[in-house]
Amino acid sequence: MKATAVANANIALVKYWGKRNKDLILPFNSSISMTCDGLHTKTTIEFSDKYHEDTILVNDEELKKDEKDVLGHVERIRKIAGVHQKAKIISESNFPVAAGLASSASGLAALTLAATKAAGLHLSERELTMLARMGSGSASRSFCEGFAEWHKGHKDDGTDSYAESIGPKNHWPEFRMLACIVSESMKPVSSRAGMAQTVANCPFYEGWLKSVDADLDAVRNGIKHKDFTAVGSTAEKNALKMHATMMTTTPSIIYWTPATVAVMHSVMHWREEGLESYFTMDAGPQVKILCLEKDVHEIQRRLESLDSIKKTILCKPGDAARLVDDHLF
Ligand code: 2P0
Repeated sequence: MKATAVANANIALVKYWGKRNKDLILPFNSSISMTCDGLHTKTTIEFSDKYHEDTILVNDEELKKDEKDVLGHVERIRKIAGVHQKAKIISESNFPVAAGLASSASGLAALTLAATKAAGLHLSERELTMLARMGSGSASRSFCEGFAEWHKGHKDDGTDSYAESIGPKNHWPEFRMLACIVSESMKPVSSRAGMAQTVANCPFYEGWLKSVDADLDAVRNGIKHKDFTAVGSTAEKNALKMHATMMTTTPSIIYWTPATVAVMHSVMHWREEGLESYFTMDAGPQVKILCLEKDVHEIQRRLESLDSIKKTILCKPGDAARLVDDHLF
């Protein structure tokens, strides 16, 4: 009863920001993301009588009670499978956790896939996306190759809120996302708390929701037709709108640092010079630059003159979450 899974993180081009149901994790709006091949989490889980309590090590550190209630998610899977044994879990990510690089997406996706396998469940990809969603909303999208759409669904029980691939990785292999790490510290407000605070107190949240469907259409069509200008410009605007709702809630949430803004300004300036790229930011200070393969080298060269960038990670459209044989213990 041991299994190991690898899942890539995903970066949203149209963001998920706000829940209509916090228990089932049902979003107010659908979202679209790219599954990132450079950012992954690997998780091994074993259910066994030899364990007397659940233990989990994440990047060599013991996880006590955390906001995502990771062990609660393991318990959810155990109940579905009728398993009663305790679990040992070891998880490793190749990028900084909780700094706005979608670590919970890859983490909860890898855990869901490994745990269901170890518990003897046989679920379809769609069922897995719905189960992972209940651990962390964005994890649903990490089950999908290339580009993913998480449908918000309309039902109260969440059975129509799932993710699916809307373009495999080979559909648009030239698409790139360059993550610029400007800080490796933990973010001050978690995305879960931040979105709840936004839904509760932001006077512009209704405006965000009204504008999202047009962004979804533009990005979905843009991916279909490989229209980089449409996808990039819509993704950038969508990220700015999401951050505008956070900034204008009470108390306001500003994840950006001066380094974040410096990269944003640079990208806008490069565009004026004819180097087409766009930015997007999530619940953290890092900036993800969207560009095409042909421009990566020049963008990396220009980024070298920005002292505030600690490192960059280059991603292209990646694989869906998958089971592997080399266990972590
Ligand atoms: C996204 N984010 O679409 C958005 C953009 C952050 C900003 O999904 O509460 O960790 O576990 O469902 O999935 C991060 O939120 O939140 C996120 P929960 P999650 O990528």
